[in-house]
Amino acid sequence: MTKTICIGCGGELQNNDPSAPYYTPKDMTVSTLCQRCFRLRNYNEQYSNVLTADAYHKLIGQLASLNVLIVMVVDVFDLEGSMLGQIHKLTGNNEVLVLANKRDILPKSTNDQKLVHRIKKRLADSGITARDVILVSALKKVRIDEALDKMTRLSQGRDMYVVGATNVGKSTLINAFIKATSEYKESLITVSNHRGTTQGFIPIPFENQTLYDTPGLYNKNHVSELLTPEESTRVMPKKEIKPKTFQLKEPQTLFVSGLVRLDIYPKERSTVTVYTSDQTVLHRRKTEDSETFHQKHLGGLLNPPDKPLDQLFVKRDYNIKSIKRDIVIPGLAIITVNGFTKISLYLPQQLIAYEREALI
Ligand SMILES: Nc1nc2c(ncn2[C@@H]2O[C@H](COP(=O)(O)OP(=O)(O)OP(=O)(O)O)[C@@H](O)[C@H]2O)c(=O)[nH]1
Ligand SMILES: [Mg+2]
Repeated sequence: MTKTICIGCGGELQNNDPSAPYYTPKDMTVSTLCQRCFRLRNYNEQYSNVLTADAYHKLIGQLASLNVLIVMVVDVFDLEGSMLGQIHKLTGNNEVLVLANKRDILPKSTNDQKLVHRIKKRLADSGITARDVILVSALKKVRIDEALDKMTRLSQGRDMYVVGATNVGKSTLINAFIKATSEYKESLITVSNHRGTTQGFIPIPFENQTLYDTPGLYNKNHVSELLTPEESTRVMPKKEIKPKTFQLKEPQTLFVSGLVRLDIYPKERSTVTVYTSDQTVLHRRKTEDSETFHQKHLGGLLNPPDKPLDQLFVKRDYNIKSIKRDIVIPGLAIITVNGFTKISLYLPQQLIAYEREALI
């Protein structure tokens, strides 16, 4: 018997064990959803089931022996954390087209051309050769037709695999492609705020070729590792971010939620702009007693998390020169610093920030 997969998540359907994954009480000869997808869609119940890195490499590594187009989706809010540095190792000589998703959460005033240019540079610096980069929004349907056109031209009839980290919006994009090219106006594939929604390859017939959705690679440095699903959903920007800018002349401390403490020592006047969800607490105060303040208010005024964390905070120093630099906290914030400034950043040891030339 050929295996039947859940059309929502790609897991292998079964009728035997209601407590095991991908159970359905329904007839499996017609396309159907597993109970997990049904609950995720109707009650937003979370089932954490992300692939290990090994399982992911094994699964996506199969593509190296096929002749296909790879469509790698990255999240513009967490570019470095979401791009697959090993993409060429995993997918061999296949060409890679990059779709930079979630354009809608960056300010409308952002110059798209410059942004694409900078994304290309970041990809190249990480050893990723992209045939092209298209800035899209799966949610707001931005450049969906352009992406489809490019995919059709580059694939030349070959199958296409949409790959990327968890939660970058692969399945939402595929739903948008389906809606743009068929009569089907429902979201066919399950999407959610939780990481690890797609569980296996989901084939979508596309004219004479097949487009595949795939599970995401899990990044353990992402902020949602330290937060409950509800807290993670809060810090995930859902609409256009309104950046907040602070002018600094003297040392100050900035808290971004309870997870990030920045002690900022400007050498001359400098500005710090924070891009984060409107539900993330931003708090500025004098540097002197910031450590005591942090300990006292972590999990309260400084949230999320809504409870104190049982993790040590690790300090890292940055010396920012006059050109604009970003400090990125994966999944939580982009902090753009302008002006000669020394910064001491305190983060839970599990989180890793990265510094780069300003993206926006
Ligand atoms: N703001 C915004 N959110 C998006 C966009 N695309 C997807 N999302 C949201 O991102 C979250 C994850 O979307 P999914 O499509 O499930 O992501 P995925 O890459 O398929 O995730 P996995 O299956 O877990 O690997 C959902 O909450 C989506 O609503 C977008 O263009 N803009
Ligand atoms: Mg998915």
